[in-house]
Amino acid sequence: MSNAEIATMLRRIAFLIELDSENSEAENTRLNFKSRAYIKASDQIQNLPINIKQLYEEKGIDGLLQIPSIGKAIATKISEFLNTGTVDYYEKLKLRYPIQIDDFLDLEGIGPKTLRRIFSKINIKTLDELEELARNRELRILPGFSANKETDILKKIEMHRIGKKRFLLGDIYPLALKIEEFLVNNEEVSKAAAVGSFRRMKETVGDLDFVVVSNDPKKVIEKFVTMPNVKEILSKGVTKAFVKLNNNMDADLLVVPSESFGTALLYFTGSKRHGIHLRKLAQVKGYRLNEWGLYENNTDQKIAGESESDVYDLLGLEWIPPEMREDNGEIELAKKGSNSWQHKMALLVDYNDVRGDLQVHSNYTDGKLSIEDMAYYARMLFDLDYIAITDHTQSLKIAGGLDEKEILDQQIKIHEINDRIKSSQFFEDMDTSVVKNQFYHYGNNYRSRKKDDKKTDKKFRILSGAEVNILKDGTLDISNNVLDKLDLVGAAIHSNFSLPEEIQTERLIKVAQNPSVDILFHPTGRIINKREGYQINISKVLSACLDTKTVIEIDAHYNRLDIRDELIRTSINNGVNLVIDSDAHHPMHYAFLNLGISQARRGWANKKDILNTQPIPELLSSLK
Ligand code: DGT
Ligand code: CA
Ligand code: CA
Ligand code: ZN
Repeated sequence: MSNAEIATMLRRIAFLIELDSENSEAENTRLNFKSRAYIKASDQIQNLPINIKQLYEEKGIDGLLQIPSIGKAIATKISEFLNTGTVDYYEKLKLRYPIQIDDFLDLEGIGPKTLRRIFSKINIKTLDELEELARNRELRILPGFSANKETDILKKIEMHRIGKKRFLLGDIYPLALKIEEFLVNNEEVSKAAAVGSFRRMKETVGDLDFVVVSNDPKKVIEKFVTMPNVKEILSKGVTKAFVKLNNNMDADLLVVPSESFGTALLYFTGSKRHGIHLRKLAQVKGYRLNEWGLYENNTDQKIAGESESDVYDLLGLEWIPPEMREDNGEIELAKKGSNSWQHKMALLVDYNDVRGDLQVHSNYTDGKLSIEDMAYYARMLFDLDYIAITDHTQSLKIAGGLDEKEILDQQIKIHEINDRIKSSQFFEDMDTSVVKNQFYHYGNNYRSRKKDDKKTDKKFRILSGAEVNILKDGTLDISNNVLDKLDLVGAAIHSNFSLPEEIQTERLIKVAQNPSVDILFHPTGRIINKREGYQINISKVLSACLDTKTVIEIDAHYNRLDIRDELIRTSINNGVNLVIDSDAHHPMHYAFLNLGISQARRGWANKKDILNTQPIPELLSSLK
């Protein structure tokens, strides 16, 4: 049983609890609280890099209880599910609502409360039926509904369906690496790579593509299609196979001889448009390019194929990082001898460049661990030089936001810890056992601790900060004289997402103009596949940022990756500085930093554009 299956079961339960909570106000609140606990647990498990089933087999319920957000009641349900394949509590709830539950799960913006009002009036079971109802204009006549609401529901259904077709990079990252590893470890295989949009680190991935080198394609293909992750074989040829995986994602495999590895990589990494453009360049030079090699037209001789960079070289180009291969001008830029390449793309921000994380949450609010722990893991497992603790503020009730006194108290605590780091063996005294085994590294080059790091451990610093909640009118919920005492301040919108564009734009400009705000956190508010960003005039916001020295964040949490790649390019072209933050609520989330770096590379950011590639003194002097 996979983590995904367990996560889905918990979400089904959460959904039914909410659907069923039509009782008194007090009872309602209690049930909401309960269903939120299931959702939190589900999210946690979805993001967990270790296999729950294995954890349970090794350590039983105690093992489950070590996972953040999982308490006794939920742990018991998970163990029941693992043991029997079903959960009694769920089966009972389900009896009362004979609907296709999975159709309605994760239906962003159409929650159980809306659905309950529909179900109580009309007998529908599926999402298709709901859509038909809305299309036939039969929804608007129900009490509490309107034509506008009906249109909105149709739009949300559409978005939901698009989202179902593409997977979030962060969700499938561990799986792709696991399959790549499985292929590499085959005797018959000498090289293997996960390619396609995955290698380009696109924020969403349609299907997975793998290229391997082998002299025995038949055997490799047989092993590929019988992997435990495979649900169904869609097709199987001499050098190719196509399967459906357990998570309903498709996966392609191409087996090539060693002499074609480079061109196969190039072809299947894509993007399609990048590949087509390269082939045109080849034609102009009198060559022919396909997945098997680069050939001279006249002689039909193969002149490259084993290595990707040889192909680029013969086409008169520098090797282009996969994250840039979208035919957005990178090929023009990569022309050999081009000045702009040397001055721009050769300086692309790299995976080891980021030194610190400027959005980190602790258990003062909705983070899972103490400030000490967050610092400890940032240093020991991710080799960071600093973090900023940016807990939520008072008006964000759901996260237990801090008031002014609590923020200042927290700052005193941070100073204390910094003093301990400076003067003692802080990093050696800590206990690493809690989460150490749960780490899974996201990214092309994960951050491993260098040998001589011990020497610089005492230089590690925790900055004091806050993720200040932006109120409806663009003011903040913490006064400037408190904010000004902190090392840095990020501001973020957590409510009033659907104000008209002009008002939303004004709201953000007002924040940028606030002298205490250093960074706009997750500036557009989008949740990939679930929620579009707020309606804003981004160029106005960017120009306000430039005027006021406000920095824009690339929030690296993989369901946000906010701002997106094109916007990163626009920001940089407008001279606005950026930072990359993980938005960690658990030390495991530092691993997302690499996904943010990928996003920055997809947006052509140079190291100098990303302020947290700098040491602390330079960083702080670059802020307002
Ligand atoms: P995805 O799966 O939708 O996230 O995006 P990709 O880029 O992984 O696309 P996919 O899986 O359809 O194909 C993998 C790569 O194979 C693609 O990036 C480029 C190459 N490719 C596929 N179809 C074509 C084609 O018709 N022409 C060319 N030149 N390349 C293709
Ligand atoms: Ca693909
Ligand atoms: Ca494919
Ligand atoms: Zn939070």
